[in-house]
Amino acid sequence: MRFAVCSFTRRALLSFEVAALGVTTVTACARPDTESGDAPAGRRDPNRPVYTTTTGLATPESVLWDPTRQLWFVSNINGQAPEKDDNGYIVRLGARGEPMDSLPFINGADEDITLHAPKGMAIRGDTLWVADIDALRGFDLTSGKQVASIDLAPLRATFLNDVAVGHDGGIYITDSGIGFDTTGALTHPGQSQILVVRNGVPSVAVKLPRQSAANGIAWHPSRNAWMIVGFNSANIFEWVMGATETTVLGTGPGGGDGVVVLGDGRAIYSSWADSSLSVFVDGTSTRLRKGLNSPADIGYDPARKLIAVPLFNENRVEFWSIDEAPVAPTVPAPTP
Ligand SMILES: [Ca+2]
Ligand SMILES: [Ca+2]
Repeated sequence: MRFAVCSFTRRALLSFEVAALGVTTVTACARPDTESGDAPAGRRDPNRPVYTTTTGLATPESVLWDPTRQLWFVSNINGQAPEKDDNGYIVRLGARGEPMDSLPFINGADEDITLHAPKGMAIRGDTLWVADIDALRGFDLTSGKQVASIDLAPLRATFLNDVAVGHDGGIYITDSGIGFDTTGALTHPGQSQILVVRNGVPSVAVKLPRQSAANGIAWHPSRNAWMIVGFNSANIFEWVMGATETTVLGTGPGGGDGVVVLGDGRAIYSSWADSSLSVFVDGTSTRLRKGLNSPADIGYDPARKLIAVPLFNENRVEFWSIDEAPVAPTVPAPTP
């Protein structure tokens, strides 16, 4: 059964009620807000995203491309990032950003799902692994059913953020170690660190500099190392597995959230500090695109060179072609 999608905050209940009455298609609330990217590349405005999606999003934190199923997963915090309200959800978007589900594919509101404030995601085998404050949740990629929940609170996790699968089969999770006081100000009750789960057993992989707030993590094949950006640091970190500490590859504008590594070795990361995407190569950050308010954990489809940017505070995901973005130097390489 498939319906058109409205928003999951209030209208989902309506859709559910209609579904319960046996109606198989609901179109009254449908509003196509996914733009077509079918125009020839030479005629497309490079200052506009290829696609834009707003339907069914509530505080989207992360977008992940599934090359096998040719779809995007979007995690939605739905509320405050550190709050255990069990209302977080994950939706699927088609290749062009079009909504696929009338109700969330994975929904914390369901009785058999625990999901508070989902952030980074990664795929291993037939499981979608999701960071959720102080636990790692596992969901079946086909059914959406919850298959695992691994408590990382014993490792002092306070703000799990991004997830990536290593070539060793381990699931690596950044822990920003942050919190927020009653005024909303950033606090650091925990440790900026990377945790790893191997064979269901969690441990601390490495600690980052205190208060750096480790956020995005991505494997860099040609460097044979992890690249990490911090939400509270301008540094671009590298960690060679087995090393007892990270090193600094260079700097950027700070406020780092998502990072992806392209096939040519360039890394692209998002920054809340200047609302941008930047590209990082050979120790130098170069701004790729500005004007992206609260750009969180980006996703990447290498076949189409398409970057998906969840705009955390705008309940929107924009899809940008990285080849079309103008390039202007912003941060010089450090002097040797
Ligand atoms: Ca929530
Ligand atoms: Ca993040």
